[in-house]
Amino acid sequence: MNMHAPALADAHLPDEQTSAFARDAIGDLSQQPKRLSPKYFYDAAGSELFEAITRLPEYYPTRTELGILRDRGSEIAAIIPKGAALVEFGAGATTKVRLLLERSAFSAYVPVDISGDFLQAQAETLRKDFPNLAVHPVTADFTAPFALPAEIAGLPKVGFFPGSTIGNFEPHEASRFLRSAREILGRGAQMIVGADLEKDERVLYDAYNDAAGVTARFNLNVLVRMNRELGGNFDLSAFTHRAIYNRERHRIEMHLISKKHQAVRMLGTSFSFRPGESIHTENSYKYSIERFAALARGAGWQVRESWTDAKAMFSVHALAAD
Ligand code: AVJ
Repeated sequence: MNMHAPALADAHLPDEQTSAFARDAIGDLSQQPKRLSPKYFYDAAGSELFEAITRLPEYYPTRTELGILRDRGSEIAAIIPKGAALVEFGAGATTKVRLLLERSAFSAYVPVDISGDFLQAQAETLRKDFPNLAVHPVTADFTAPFALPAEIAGLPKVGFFPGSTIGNFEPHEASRFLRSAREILGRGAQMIVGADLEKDERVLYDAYNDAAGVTARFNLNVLVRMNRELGGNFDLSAFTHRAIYNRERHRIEMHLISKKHQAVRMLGTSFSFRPGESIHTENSYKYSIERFAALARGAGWQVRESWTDAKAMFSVHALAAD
């Protein structure tokens, strides 16, 4: 018996994904301080809002990383073994992976993502554009161990984790992820990882507090999503977006701040908010080249090369398994 069946049926998600969201949301909003995982930002609307963020003048990471992958394409290609399989952890827009596929002699591409529908659509367009590439999508949560497709068993492996998604992890989780990637990819593997760099605080602040308010809508959208998929009754006008730079911890923090004393109901549970109380929705850790290298070393990887743009805004690292 499920009292919330109508709300859940609207979600267009497999039950197990909806219940993971429900379980995490209820658990995380019951914590003190309240929080939510940033992985739940990316429903259809959230993914579109993120794409809009990547085009904002203030949001430098995406275009800077693309510039590095483009400018350093031949250097990257030089360290990639011929016929290797490229394993991407998480799969969003194909813009970045295309830069690698165009320049290096990969024979297979394995995008790994929790959202199966999106993966299939993405795989179709890549198969069309790269007829000699074997595309083997894997539907899995890439933060947990998963099996690589049998078809790529004999090929050299190259992991790809762009976008500074690694910055969403706590440092100990980032270390655990890199170690797990090392296990999944196996001996002799390499990995290409994008990480946002520490920089002038004003630049960081503006990137997460854009003048057009797109980041605010992206942040608030997780409340819209809980209302729709989990039967919540969050009043969007009663919460406000806040992003700050936490200097001691080298991270941007995003919060949703309650404007008033209020109670919100979701899945039979009531959550009360004080005025000014926060739901901590995201951390985006910023690394120095040295701190990133130390993180990688601690997780069983050596840094072969680190590339940055001319203004040292963003970094791309080529790692080799110990
Ligand atoms: C996709 C996690 C890298 O932290 O910059 C953008 C997400 N959040 N604006 C980031 C994000 C707010 C983004 N990552």
